[in-house]
Amino acid sequence: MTQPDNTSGIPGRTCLLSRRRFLKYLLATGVVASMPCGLLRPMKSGAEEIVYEGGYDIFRNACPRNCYDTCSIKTFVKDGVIHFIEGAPESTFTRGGLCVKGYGYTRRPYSPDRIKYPMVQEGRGTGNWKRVSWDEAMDRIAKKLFEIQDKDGTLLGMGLSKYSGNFGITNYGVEGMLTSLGYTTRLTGTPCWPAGIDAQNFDMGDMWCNDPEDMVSARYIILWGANPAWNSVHSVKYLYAARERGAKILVIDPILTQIAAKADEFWQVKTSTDGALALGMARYILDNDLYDKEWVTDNAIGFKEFAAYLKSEITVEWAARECGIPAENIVKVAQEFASAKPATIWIGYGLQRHTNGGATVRAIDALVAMTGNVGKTGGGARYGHLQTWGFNYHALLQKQPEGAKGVPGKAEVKGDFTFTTGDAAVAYSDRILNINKTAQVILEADDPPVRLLWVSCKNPFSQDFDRNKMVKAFEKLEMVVTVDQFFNQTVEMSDIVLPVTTLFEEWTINASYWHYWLSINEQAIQPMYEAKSNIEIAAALSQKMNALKRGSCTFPAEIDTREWMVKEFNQGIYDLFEIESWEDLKNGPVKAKMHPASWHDFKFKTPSGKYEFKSELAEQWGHAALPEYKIPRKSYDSYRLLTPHSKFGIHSQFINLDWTEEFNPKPFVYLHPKLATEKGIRDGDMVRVFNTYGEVTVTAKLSTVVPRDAIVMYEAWFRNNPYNVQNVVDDTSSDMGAFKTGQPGVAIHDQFADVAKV
Ligand SMILES: Nc1nc2c(c(=O)[nH]1)N[C@H]1C(S)=C(S)[C@@H](COP(=O)(O)OP(=O)(O)OC[C@H]3O[C@@H](n4cnc5c(=O)[nH]c(N)nc54)[C@H](O)[C@@H]3O)O[C@H]1N2
Ligand SMILES: Nc1nc2c(c(=O)[nH]1)N[C@H]1C(S)=C(S)[C@@H](COP(=O)(O)OP(=O)(O)OC[C@H]3O[C@@H](n4cnc5c(=O)[nH]c(N)nc54)[C@H](O)[C@@H]3O)O[C@H]1N2
Ligand SMILES: [Mo]
Repeated sequence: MTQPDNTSGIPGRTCLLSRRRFLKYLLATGVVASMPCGLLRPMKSGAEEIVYEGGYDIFRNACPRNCYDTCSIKTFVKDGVIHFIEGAPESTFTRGGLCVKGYGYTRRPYSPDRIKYPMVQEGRGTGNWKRVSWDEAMDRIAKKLFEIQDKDGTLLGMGLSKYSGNFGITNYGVEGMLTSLGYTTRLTGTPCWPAGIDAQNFDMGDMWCNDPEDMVSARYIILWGANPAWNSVHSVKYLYAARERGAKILVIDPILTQIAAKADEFWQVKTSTDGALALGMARYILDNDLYDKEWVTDNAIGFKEFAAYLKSEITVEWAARECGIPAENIVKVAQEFASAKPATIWIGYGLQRHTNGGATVRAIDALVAMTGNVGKTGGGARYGHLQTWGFNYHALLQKQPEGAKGVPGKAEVKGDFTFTTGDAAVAYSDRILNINKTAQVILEADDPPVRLLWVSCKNPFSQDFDRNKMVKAFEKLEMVVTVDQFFNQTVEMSDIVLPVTTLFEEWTINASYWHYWLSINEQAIQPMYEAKSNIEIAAALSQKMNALKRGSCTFPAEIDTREWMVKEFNQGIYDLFEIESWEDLKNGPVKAKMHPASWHDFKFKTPSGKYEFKSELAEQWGHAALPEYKIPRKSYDSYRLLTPHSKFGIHSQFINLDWTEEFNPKPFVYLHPKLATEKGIRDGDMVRVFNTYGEVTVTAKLSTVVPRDAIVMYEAWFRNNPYNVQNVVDDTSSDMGAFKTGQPGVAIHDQFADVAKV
């Protein structure tokens, strides 16, 4: 859907260099391509630095998307316009290169499709949009908030749907904005990785991964349900380097992914049965005395009980039947993995989006631990880390206005991800609802209902589950305000839309949940049109609220994004990153000074201080104490349905940009030729993918990369196509997540559907 009064953007003003780099990336056969263009000069690190003619102002940026790589970017600006960008060469992780999405970034701020002004829609979904001033938009919202306050006596009728559109640290000011208004309703939790987070917390007491750069010293690498060729392209160079030094790489995935195609060995596991596979390997390692006795004696508790469980419940033959990998292969790899020192497993997030996902991650952790590979450089059960490095979270931590009321007492569910106030000392707290069941909880919430939903850094209609239920949930809302850059499907279902800046138009800071680098994000260009950053929007709302009723909002009425970025730093950060001041980051990203191996001192943060094969905490949270196999979700339709992440986009972002569209113009579903033959479907046919929740009409592509019994579509938002995978994905929870993230995860890949020719 395009904006009604769409004036043209600034197409054509992004330099040809930028376009050449994008094309070259696509043409490159390697996965991590540095994009030579201009005069090349080899650098010591092996990266290539590009030397340009002068005349550019160079700015430091950082990709704020929800991605392992969180790339450090150098932005080249002339006359106030971005001409091209490149990966920062100073970061040994980004090493001068970007990904296909990154090279297309210059199309984003200048896209003619951008939301340019605040607008209101007469009748959701009608397309009857009208431009309004910021003042009028804020007036409408503020008045609605006062109406809610008058009707309910609280602001619990205001809900926030925010997740990962922009992870810049100052953007937690959106949560801060809600706090500054009073006690509200928060959709909390995460669809990404919560089952695995809990699993690692039960086993080790925290989630903390080795520096990905140390994978070069691994002798054996298993990529288990992870596809870094698409999802973390900068990590791939370490895999290649390890292999050059003799390491072997095995990929375990139901799909023959691009990284599987590059591996030494690929196991096409039956979806959702990885726990059986891991335990089968563990049984073999145990029986053949290949485990690290010293490590488990010194650093772990519960190994005896785990061994007894393996002996009584698990056999290699059973595991082979369950997961579809021949017993002799399981034996061979178990032997090789246990003998290679160090050996590591990269545990992907796709693998734990199952009703047994947490149990699976615990079984895989156990395999790494029993072979003595936890705490070792080049080893590790790598999942991700939750290091916030000690930033002040100044934008997040705001105060409620005096006299604000909410849910009496402390918030009941409060994991580390619940960014709300509600400590024991306060009389009231926010109402906490599960983000992974957004539609359901909005439908259920009463007393008061959610009346106004504020959507920011989130696209519920593309990314949340059970779209038909979402339509009903939105019907219940009295007002929907969406803050975004493009007219996506959520904006279509909103009453008010507010234009937000892109990363190039604001200051912030970015850190990764994978590598150890830190980047600042400078404002490289002036905000386009009438766009404001998320925190400037909060300030504008505060101004209006206080103009109408003094003291109704504590958020400052004026803020400067640069000043707010500076407020996030402290001496601890400077010491950790060995910098004098944040200004040093203008010279390029810096890396935390710490040991590359997580748990290198074997001081685990579990209740026992040891690695816990047997976890009483897990038991208290309703799970098995041991990493036992959990039976997969029962099928509810003919074939398995997988909707993983795309190479060309990150969730609902990037696929709408013109350059991306040239190479990825329309959605498709992958079907195995045998499945297609059974259904009378030929390559290129339009098909219906359907189940009890809804249906998607899409073009079929036949491919042997997908399993015979699976339907595979990539999650994405195409601006000129109603394609939406959430029509056929329900909101069933995964087993774990509630302990650390406040809410269970969601079994995105435990879905089933049928397919028919249209
Ligand atoms: N079927 C299926 N569903 C999935 C998944 C799957 O694999 N399959 N994956 C899940 C996972 S892992 C995740 S992380 C979620 C991601 O879900 P979301 O966090 O919703 O993902 P995005 O589409 O990246 O971003 C949401 C919106 O933020 C906007 N945005 C970008 N920058 C800014 C900004 O600075 N301010 C504001 N206000 N908005 C901004 C974007 O334009 C976009 O519309 O999806 C989940 N949903
Ligand atoms: N290009 C690109 N990069 C991204 C993203 C993106 O959308 N696009 N998203 C970012 C985000 S938010 C995230 S969370 C990360 C991580 O992204 P992931 O969640 O790891 O990515 P997916 O590709 O959805 O899933 C990884 C793999 O898990 C496999 N899988 C699914 N079920 C099973 C199973 O039962 N067993 C096994 N062994 N494998 C299974 C899928 O087939 C897939 O190949 O990537 C980040 N990077
Ligand atoms: Mo994610």
